[in-house]
Amino acid sequence: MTQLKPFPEGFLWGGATAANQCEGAYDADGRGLANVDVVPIGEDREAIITGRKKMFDFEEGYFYPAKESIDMYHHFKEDIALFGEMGFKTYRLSIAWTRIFPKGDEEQPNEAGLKFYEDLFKECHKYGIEPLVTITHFDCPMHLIEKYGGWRNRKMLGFYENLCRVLFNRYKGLVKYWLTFNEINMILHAPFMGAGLCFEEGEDVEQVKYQAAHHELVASAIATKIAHEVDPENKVGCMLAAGQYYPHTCHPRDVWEGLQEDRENYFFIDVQARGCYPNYAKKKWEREGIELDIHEEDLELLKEHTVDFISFSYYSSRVASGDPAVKEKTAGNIFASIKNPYLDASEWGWQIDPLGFRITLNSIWDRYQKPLFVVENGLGAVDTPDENGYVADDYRIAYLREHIKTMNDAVNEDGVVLWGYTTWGCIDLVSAGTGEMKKRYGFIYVDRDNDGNGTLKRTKKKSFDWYKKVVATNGSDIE
Ligand code: P53
Repeated sequence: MTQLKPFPEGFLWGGATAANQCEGAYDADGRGLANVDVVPIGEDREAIITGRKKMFDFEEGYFYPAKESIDMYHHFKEDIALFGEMGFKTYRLSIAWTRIFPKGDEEQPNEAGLKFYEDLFKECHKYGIEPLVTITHFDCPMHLIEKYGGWRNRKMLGFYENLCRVLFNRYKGLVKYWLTFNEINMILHAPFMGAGLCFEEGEDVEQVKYQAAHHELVASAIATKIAHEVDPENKVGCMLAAGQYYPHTCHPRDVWEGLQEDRENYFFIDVQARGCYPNYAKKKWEREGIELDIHEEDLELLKEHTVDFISFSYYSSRVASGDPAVKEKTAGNIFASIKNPYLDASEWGWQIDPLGFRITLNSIWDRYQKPLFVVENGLGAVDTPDENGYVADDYRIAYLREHIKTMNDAVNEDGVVLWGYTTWGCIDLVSAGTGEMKKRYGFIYVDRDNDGNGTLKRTKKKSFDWYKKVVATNGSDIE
């Protein structure tokens, strides 16, 4: 048995979910409609999440998986007990904005929504689990999209500020780790998710995306400011969909392309961690005729209120090429890249690269020198329960083991400062990219299929006991 060096004392092991992918109960207790509710499963999904096709309400002929999802809204006590049994030190979850402000622009919050999360956080603390809360995980109230155009509108700053103020005050003492926007760089790839952007024919899409990005970045700075004012114990992080770009060959133009692709993603974190717009971004806007409405006070907020830590998701590395003849892409994902011939892939074509995880951890650490937090990592796979309903998910264990091993190297051999690790979809939930239930990530199997059939019964998979041991040994026994 290989015995690894343990992770630093107090390392936050856990799992992660997002409200719209697990809660269901889309209209319970006064909850309002959000963008994430009206993205159906099936072929139109991609056009909708990328803002090319409008879907502002439920329509005949579609199935909307987030409506019920795995109904964690009504199962959270049972689910958190299972997380507790695995020994979770932290549980990353997100707030559904429309449970707190159903339309988004009200003055007063919805008490039932606030109470729901209060109960949930208290349940976590019963098991010694520290909540890690994403304030918005791809969600935006539908009313704010219809009336204001989502994050393209500067008024969003005020609505988001109200939400944050309410959350920080209400959950003071219950929550101290906060993330402002999930995968903030996904605005470039899936602008309806998160930013609530839809585009008109002939509109300058880049201009709108970067203006919305500016609003989110300032909103994130305002949130950081308020969080620290309300409770100096609060720690606020940004969140990046990470994954280092490799040059396709050592041809300098491929290396240059990789650097540029990395910058496109790091742009957001450069602002949130360093407090100003990088020169390469200003030059790009100049070149492309992008003119942003940026106020003097925005720049001050960005400068004064940088994040305390940097969190990110890692599923895979990516490849860039400066040669237009190199075209072969990784399979069907909005965030696809050139295919890496040295790597295997998941059933969904996501390439598997554990060493790329160590590389990514080191790159981000080298760039920012702020504590890191891995808040998503995992394998989406088809699970087939045996006649007793048991899933022997050795493939998932293998994926996680390899990644924890390289994460251990990053921490213990390279000296990367890392606060914690939460695996994505610690309980099976709806896929963000495809809307499927079939693409499972969990340690806990949930009986529900792509069409919404199933008893919702929870069953521990083989990986459940494996992860429990990993946590119990602080990552030193991962066999
Ligand atoms: P699914 C694309 C690329 C990287 C991360 O994704 C992504 C996506 C969106 O598909 O999203 C994050 O469910 C996201 C989660 C999501 C998870 O990755 O498509 O923060 O909400 O579920 C996995 O397999």
